[in-house]
Amino acid sequence: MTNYEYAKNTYAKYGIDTEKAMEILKDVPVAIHCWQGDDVGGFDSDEALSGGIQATGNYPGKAKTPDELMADIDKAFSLVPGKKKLNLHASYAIFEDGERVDRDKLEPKHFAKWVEFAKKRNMGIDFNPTFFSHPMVKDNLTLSSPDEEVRRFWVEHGKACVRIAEYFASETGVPSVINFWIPDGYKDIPADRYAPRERFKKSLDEILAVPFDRKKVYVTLESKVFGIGLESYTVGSAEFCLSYATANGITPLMDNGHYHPTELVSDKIPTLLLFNENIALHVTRPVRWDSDHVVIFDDETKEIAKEIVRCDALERVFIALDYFDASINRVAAWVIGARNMQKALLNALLTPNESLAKLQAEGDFTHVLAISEELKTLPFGSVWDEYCERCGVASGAEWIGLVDEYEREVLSKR
Ligand code: RNT
Ligand code: ZN
Repeated sequence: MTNYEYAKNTYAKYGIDTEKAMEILKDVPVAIHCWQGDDVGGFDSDEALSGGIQATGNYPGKAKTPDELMADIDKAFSLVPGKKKLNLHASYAIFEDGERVDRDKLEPKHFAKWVEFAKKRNMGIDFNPTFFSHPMVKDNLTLSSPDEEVRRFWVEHGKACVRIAEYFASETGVPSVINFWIPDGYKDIPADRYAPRERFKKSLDEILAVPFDRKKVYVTLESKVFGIGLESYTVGSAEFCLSYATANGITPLMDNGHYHPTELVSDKIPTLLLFNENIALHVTRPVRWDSDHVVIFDDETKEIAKEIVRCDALERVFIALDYFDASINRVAAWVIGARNMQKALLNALLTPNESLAKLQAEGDFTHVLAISEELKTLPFGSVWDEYCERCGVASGAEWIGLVDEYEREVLSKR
């Protein structure tokens, strides 16, 4: 009997079909963020990373050109099982023949290279306007700025990005999720909390007035609680973003680094699913703050995946990764986080959710706890290895040697 056959039989004793779990998982898209490859640097300017976010570390080998970033993405994606989407930021526009435009003037053609890249790999593209690392961010404000020139610039950027997302969808045939996140906020206690939010609301209204096909472009809005240097007030708070999304038929996005430390996004998922057709996630790992550490196979990542699966919402939740670690090999960081998201989803699909829910409804909390704890030591690794192999991807620790080799042959020569 192979390890997998043994695992399959063990799971079957709990009423779990490992074959079905793998079959479902291989079609669940996870959006992988381009910005892990270069510490959220982008190609459109040399501005330092701003917006109250930070990538710490200076591991050698960072991608500095589109070709390098694409090569690194290829390497990383080749080591991650399952279906992938490419998640781009507007700052990764690729200008050709010396042409350069500012962010308010971006056009689909500035992303033609990315479309070509994605099409060849049969992937859809998700998108993010970039409201940071730019001289038009004044006093840490963009769409909520009281300076009309600043606000208009960023509204035009938002509109340009909606058009680009529609282009991605049309070209790849896969709907594009475009996420709006602005860093806007104040370091110290504001004298006026209302007006900035009123201006943010007006700006979003203006952006969404641009005609676009809602079957091709899903607009999401990401909330946040604080940023570095923006500790006292965040314009796009949880209440703002949830209310705006509900009122305007767009999709709320929760980043699990954007809440107070004892709040759990896993717990918020079912509530939002009750009130929204779709929801979106940025899966990350906050360590003491919104530190964007690499996603690991920890309890909260598992619980997030379980809620998606239990709520039968694999098709309603847009899953994306959002972390940036510059202190370790960046390709390995991508692979570790993305494999762990896949593991969490597989683990959720290998959980007897219906029978556990039944026990809970019957008030049998003893069995819920006892079985949940037994599940933790089932031979999960053997199903995971089987899944990787069926996806044509290195199983177990094999991938580590492949990244080491890439580091020796490519990254260390940069
Ligand atoms: C910042 C948000 C946002 C960014 C990316 C780069 O706190 O999480 O999603 O991380 O847009
Ligand atoms: Zn995020």
